Amino acid sequence: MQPTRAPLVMGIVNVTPDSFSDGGRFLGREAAVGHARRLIVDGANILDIGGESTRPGSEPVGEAEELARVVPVVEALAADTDRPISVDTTKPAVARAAVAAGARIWNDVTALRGAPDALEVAAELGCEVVLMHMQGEPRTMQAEPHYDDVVREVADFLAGRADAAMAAGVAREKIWLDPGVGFGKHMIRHNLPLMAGLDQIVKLGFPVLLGASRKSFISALDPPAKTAGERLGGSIAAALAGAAAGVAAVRVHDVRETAQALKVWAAIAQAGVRAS
Ligand code: 8Y4
Repeated sequence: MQPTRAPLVMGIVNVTPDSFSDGGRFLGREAAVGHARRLIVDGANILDIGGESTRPGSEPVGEAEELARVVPVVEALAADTDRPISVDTTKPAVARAAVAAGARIWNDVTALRGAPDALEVAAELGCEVVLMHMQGEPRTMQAEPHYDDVVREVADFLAGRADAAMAAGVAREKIWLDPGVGFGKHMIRHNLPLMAGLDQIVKLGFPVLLGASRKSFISALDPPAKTAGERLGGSIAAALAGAAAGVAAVRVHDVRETAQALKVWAAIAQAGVRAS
């Protein structure tokens, strides 16, 4: 049977030092907390807090700086919401501090390959973990991505990382998988077949998270949409394709609009079941 339940909506919260007048990082922190509160009102079921940019070509952020950005935001949000908080980090020390501050999910774009002790720390923390596929590393991953069969290779990689996590002591029930749209994938040749084959990843038996929001493959299909802010329609289309494939959650910037689209999609899907 086709899926009829709407995926959960994970709202993206970036904590960046976007102000030069706040030597103590106060403004970047307050902006992130304010944005997260807005996303809760807009219907986010999960908040994903990140202090390191993982965009193609971006430079890494030091551990002390990332801790200083992320932990106070997790702390402030944990005090005013019961919605699960996820921390987007590749560093075990940041995941550890965020979990201590109230985060329940470690969203790791390296699938726990970013540090030698990542698997061990994930098991010790006992939090949920998102294992995402990436070919290469953020700085260079878009240079020359190659696959013979992108869906097969991503599914095999994710199954292997889930096995590695379970062997290290992470409970099966804590594991999420994510195909990593845009991470070492050709805009069209890889991202589109991967989204078309999402059901193959859902079939592995773990909840799947899909992150396609505002990503640049949308501009490849609609060249006038040059900036990230012009990609709402494409982002919603990808979220609905994910819903139809049975993903458990979508990671998005535009929470209000996505939640509305998913509600309408689920109501239609449900009506189809009753009618048949
Ligand atoms: C405009 C806005 C253009 C954002 C590109 C982007 C994923 C993720 C990212 C994902 C999981 C991003 C941290 C990239 N993407 N985590 N993180 N899955 N689990 N780029 O797809 O949003 S950051």
